[in-house]
Amino acid sequence: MNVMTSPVVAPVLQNNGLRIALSDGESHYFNYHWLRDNCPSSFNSSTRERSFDIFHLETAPKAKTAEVTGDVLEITWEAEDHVTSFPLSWLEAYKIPRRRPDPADLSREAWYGDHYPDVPRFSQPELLGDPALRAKWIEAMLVEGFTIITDMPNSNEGLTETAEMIGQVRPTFFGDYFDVKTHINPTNTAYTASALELHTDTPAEEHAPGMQFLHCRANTVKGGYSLYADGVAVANDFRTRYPEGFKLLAETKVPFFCEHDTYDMRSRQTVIELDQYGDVSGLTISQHMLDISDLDQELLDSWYPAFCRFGKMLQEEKYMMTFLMKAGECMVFDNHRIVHGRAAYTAESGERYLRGCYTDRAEMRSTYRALVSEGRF
Ligand code: AKG
Repeated sequence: MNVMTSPVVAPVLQNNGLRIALSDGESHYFNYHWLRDNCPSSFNSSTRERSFDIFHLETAPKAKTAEVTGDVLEITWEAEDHVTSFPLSWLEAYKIPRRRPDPADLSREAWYGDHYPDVPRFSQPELLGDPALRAKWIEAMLVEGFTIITDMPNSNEGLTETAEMIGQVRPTFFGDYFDVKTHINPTNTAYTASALELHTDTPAEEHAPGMQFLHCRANTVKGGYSLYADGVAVANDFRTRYPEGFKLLAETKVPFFCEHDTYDMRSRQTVIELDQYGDVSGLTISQHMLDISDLDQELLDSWYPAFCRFGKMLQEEKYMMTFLMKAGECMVFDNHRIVHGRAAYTAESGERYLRGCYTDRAEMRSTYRALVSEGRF
């Protein structure tokens, strides 16, 4: 027996759309433009893109007739020699406006300073050979924002092939890759042996890169401990403790800069970033690249205390994960969610070398959807 109950009432044609009774017994409205644009014949099955161009219709689409035969709605169009057939089950899926279900839209799980032993770890050679494991890796990044890759080859190519499992290496204004070691003429605090306060990278980019890779090639120095904290954990607690401060940091765009001889990058970002649901999705924070030059001085009376409170919270032991990176490991983390920094080290005491690059978050989500879509493994 067919589980779809055929509508008892014939579709009702209206000026801009039609009404049809669906399985819940209710009458649902569908717009003619939308119906014509989404006619199954509008799509190319090979490119999986729309090949129909609605701009080429001379008049607005309007149904001449519409009838239900079995489980199919058939529409004959008024000004076109064209018939559209929709399975009713397809219309059922759109009777309530909705987004396409997104397997990459996973809930974030906040983590705290004691998280190091539980950080999801994946072996690079195993990831390369196992798409199902790659999906687990990306899932961990979507949920926790921070993972460690072990058994990395000691080569530049090793980093590239790791990043390319998620997406394309995404250049920033200083190139595709960066080398964190002490430079003779440093252009960035990261390239000194000084302590680096917790930050997100390249806040002065209009769209700061999403995923960051830091491949540890050598670490024999005294000091140089890595510091990481989950911005989501801190910002969620901040929201509870200081709702007014939270609102200010989530709503006020502040200027960031990064300037040297051949570049002068500037952008405006909110310190706390919210997603489409109003939940905290990340942060943009960098003391050494913040440029509070043009904000109203009276606004600063409330913005600065909120910012300082938040900055102090970020550094609380409760949130701060501290550890020593080992050669052969690669930290992979969400540059909008996870703040990172390091303790100072003694440059003469050994060698410390990290090679880094970035990929995009959206591309990582795309890779994840493709990996987990049915029948992929
Ligand atoms: C950066 O390059 O942005 C860093 O924060 C480097 C971190 C480190 O040296 O451990």
